[in-house]
Amino acid sequence: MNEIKTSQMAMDLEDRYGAHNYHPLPVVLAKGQGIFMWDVEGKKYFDFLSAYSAVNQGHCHPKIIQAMIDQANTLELTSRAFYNNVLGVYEKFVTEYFGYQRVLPMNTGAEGDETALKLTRKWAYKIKGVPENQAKIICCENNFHGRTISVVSMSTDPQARNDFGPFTPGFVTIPYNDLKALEKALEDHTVAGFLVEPIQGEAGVFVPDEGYLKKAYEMCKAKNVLFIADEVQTGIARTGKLLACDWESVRPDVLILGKALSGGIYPISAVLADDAIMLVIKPGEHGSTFGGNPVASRVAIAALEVIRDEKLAENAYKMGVIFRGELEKINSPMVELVRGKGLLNAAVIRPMKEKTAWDVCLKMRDNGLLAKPTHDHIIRFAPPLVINEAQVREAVEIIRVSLKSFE
Ligand code: IF1
Repeated sequence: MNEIKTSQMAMDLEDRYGAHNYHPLPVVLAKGQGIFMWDVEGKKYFDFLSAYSAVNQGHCHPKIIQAMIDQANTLELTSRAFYNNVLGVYEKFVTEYFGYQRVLPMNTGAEGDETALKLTRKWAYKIKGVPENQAKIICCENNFHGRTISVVSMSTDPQARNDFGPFTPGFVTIPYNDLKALEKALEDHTVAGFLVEPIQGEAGVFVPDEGYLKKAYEMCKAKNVLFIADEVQTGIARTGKLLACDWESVRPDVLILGKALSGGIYPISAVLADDAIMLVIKPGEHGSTFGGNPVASRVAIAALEVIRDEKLAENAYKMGVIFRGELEKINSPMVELVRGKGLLNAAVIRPMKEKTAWDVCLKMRDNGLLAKPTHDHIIRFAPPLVINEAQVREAVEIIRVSLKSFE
């Protein structure tokens, strides 16, 4: 099947036959193992994107791959028209793992967010007593929750929204990290939920002030409003705790997970909540052909076991401290600021001699490290969580040499 002999061939094919909805860094990857990837020509790279934090467990983790192969060889899909002998085992495992009473399995992050929105609205009508069709959900400026129509209806990014209207009503947008704005928005009795990323990823790894999540949670509780955390990117050990909300001991009413729930080898997302919320959705009211299929169920169990067995949250925390410390030491005039938590980090880049974050990423690619700019002037650094200290130092050296080449 594989007729690709050069990177150029692969890029030409995508350019000719694919929709032009992405602008990738010019590198064509053919293999991955742990924290490394190799291109078509065999050049090796540090992966400092981890497929946007989906590959927290490292590429092709043998335990997760084995779980997938075993289950694919046994029973792949039944649909939810019938029971299967894996889903219940996964549901018990994942709810105990995260400390919730119930889970609703979906596939992509955007679907997880959509599910949380539907759940919250239904809860508002059935439990809170909001009048029909009036429920509102508060969201934040510069959010990123995916690409579906309702999800981009919450977006404040013109690129994500423009020409995709008309939009889904029922959202109230407030600035992120702004408790006063939240307090004001919560005065409306038709508000059902507050949807928030514990750290805003797409916005450029924007870490809110300490105490923001805790206080926001308490304010929601006082108004009988559901606190909904989108941990699709921040969850599953990325920030140095199992969940980013754990940093402030906040237990969201509704928790959305995706990406690393599969270790990156399969699209798996989930919404977790307790009985009083989850059971408002009745048979036939929500679902998905692939959600909770046997392969996904087995893969997610394996992916979560790896996180726990290999102590990846602890490692992410330790390696993150070293990484940010070393990055700051580079002392490049191009690095305006380094920020992040655990191994979800970003450097804000000040353009020099017309060289931007994109040029820095091209240079790092040449030197053997892959990262991607966001918003023109920010570079996200998020390696798989299995990285060790020597590898962190080697990677920082590549970043240093790349930055210095522009001075
Ligand atoms: C792309 C960003 C990351 C997410 C949060 C839901 C979703 C995402 C917090 C939807 C997805 C992605 C998707 C990816 C780029 C990416 C991204 F740069 F856009 F912001 F990770 F940083 N909630 N994030 O971050 O999940 O439906 O994609 O499974 O190419 O769009 P999905």
